[in-house]
Formats: sequence, structure tokens, C-alpha cells
Amino acid sequence: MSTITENQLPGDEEEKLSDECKELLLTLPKERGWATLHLYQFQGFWCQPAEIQSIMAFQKHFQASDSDIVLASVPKTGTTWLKALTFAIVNRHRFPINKNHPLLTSNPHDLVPFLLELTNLSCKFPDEPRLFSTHIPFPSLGTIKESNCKIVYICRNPFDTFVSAWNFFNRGRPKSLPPLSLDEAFDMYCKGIILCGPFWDHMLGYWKESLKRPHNVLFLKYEDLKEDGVFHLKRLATFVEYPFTMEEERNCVIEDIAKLCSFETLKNLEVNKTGTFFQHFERASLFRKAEVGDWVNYLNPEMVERLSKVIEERLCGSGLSFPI
Ligand code: PAP
Repeated sequence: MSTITENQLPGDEEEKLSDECKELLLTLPKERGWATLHLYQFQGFWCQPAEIQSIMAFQKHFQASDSDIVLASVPKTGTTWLKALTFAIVNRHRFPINKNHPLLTSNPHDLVPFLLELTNLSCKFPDEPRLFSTHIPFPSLGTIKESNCKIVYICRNPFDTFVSAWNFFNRGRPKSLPPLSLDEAFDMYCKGIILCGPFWDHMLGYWKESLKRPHNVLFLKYEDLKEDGVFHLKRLATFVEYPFTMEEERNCVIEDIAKLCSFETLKNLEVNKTGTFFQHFERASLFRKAEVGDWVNYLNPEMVERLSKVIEERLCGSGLSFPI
């Protein structure tokens, strides 16, 4: 995510980078950004300039531990929700699901840090397991790839992901950048040009790893979580090795977690109606509609045909699909 502030001129974010990073940028393919002046193609995916520097530092210094839990996603596919659910599951003995729960007074992004936000990359957290999240594609995960840690990946129908991203980045872009029209953004999305894109490579990287190492990578879909939250919460809890007991099931702990982390609960909390995260994005913009199929209100038949073709071609033969 961007680290620029609303009043910065576009391009300022590049000025602040190290000389090494600035030199690297000169060699990378470059396109117009969604919320920054440019996106650069680095290690095969599209990044905002400040992130490239952070990714290089992360790859050099971060040491994964086998007990780490890493939540991975393409932006706008359910990251905030997955952070809330996993935090609630893993910490439920320390923080019982009641009216004093930290999720009622903190945004999920403040409870589960992004790997690239860590200032001390070799930090030892007082609590185990360490719970992190990332939008970095699987091949660029550094020591996490070789570790035995648990990775939970959430993905979402690309049609709704596109609409969510377009709304989010247009609302959160610095005022000094011109708006990105729906048509322009859609064309870029279909070409794979979006933060951490192409989305198909991102999904396939984690999808293939989840087939190869199912004990280490759990692949979830936003739509499945919406349809049968309790079933997928049980899968998630078992996967991260915090399974629900029979007694917890009888006492409706799973339903209580689902309710605590629901869109309706989180959206209406004071902490999520006010303030910002990543320096300038409004927290409220993380909670827009949370609907499956909202894309019908944005995309015309030609757009639907184009994106359907992209998805079909790119995911063909992988076993991964998105019925619309
Ligand atoms: P991020 O990448 O900026 O963290 P992320 O949380 O992945 O965003 O995605 C935001 C989407 O999840 C929004 O979708 P929408 O634009 O279609 O509305 C947001 O509404 C939705 N969302 C946020 N919290 C929840 C939740 N608790 N349950 C279901 N969906 C949610």
C-alpha cells in the first residue's frame, strides 16, 4: 500500500527512496499507477515505488519462523476480514469473544501488521505465533517460502475485486493525481497492471503451492466464507492449529467469532468509521458494500466478456475457477 500522504506531489514518493532503489527504478518497466504516479514491474509483479525498497529490505533481513502465520491476498479480496477472523481465532483464550474484545476498539490492520510495515525486521514478538499479512506474491516471499509456517490465502472473484479496487483507489488517491476512469482502470486490470498484479499470477502462485503443500497453504475464497462462514472458520482454525473443541462448538463460539468479525459489526464501530490507515486511506473506505456480485452495477456486457476471457485463458487447466 502507498506510504504517500495526501498533500504530497505525485512523484515525491520516488524522491525519498535510496539511491540504490532509484537506480533500480530506472531499469524497470513502468506504467501509470492507481494511487501513485507510477507502478513498476519488479520481480514480475506491479509495485508502488516505496514498496520496492521495503520488499528488498524484507527479502534481505526477515527471518521466518515455523510458528508464523501469514495471511496473504491480492488487495481488496477480503484481507481486513481474514485479519479479524484469524486474530479472533488465534487469540480467543487470551481475548474471549465478549464486549471487551480488541477488535471492537482497533481496526484489524492495526492488530495484524503487514510484513512490509515492520520497521524491525528481525523483531521477536512477545507473543507466539506471530501473525502477519502480506500482498506480496508467493515467489517473492523470501524465507517464508522455505519455512514450515502456515500461509492462509484469500482470493475473490476478479469482477468484484476490480470494482472494489477501483472505488478504493479513486477515493484514496492523493488529490494531486487525476482520477482513473472506470474504463482506463478496467483496461489496466485486464492487462494485469494493478498493485501486486497480474491477479492471475498472484492467485496461481498460492493456488499451486496449496495443492503441493496443503498443510502449509490454505486457499480460501471470499464468496465461500460469505456462504458458509461456520464451515470455513472451522477449516481455518484447524489449519492454524487452534481447532475448536466440541464444547466451544456447543457454546456457539464459532458463530460468535463470525458475528464479531462480520461486515455489519466492523463497519459500524467508531474505530472503523473514523481515522486513517497507511497514513492517508480512510478506515471507512475498507468497509464499502461487501457484496458478492456488485460488479453488475459497474461493468457492461463487453467488459464482462473481456474479463471472462482473461480469466478463462489465464486460469485454464489450473483447477481454479470463479463462476459468475
Ligand atoms: P485491503 O486490501 O485494502 O485490506 P480488503 O479488506 O482486502 O482491502 O478488501 C476490502 C473489501 O472487503 C471491501 O469490499 P467492497 O469494496 O466490495 O465492499 C469491503 O467492504 C470488504 N470487507 C471488509 N470487511 C469485511 C467483512 N468483515 N466481511 C466481509 N467483507 C468485508
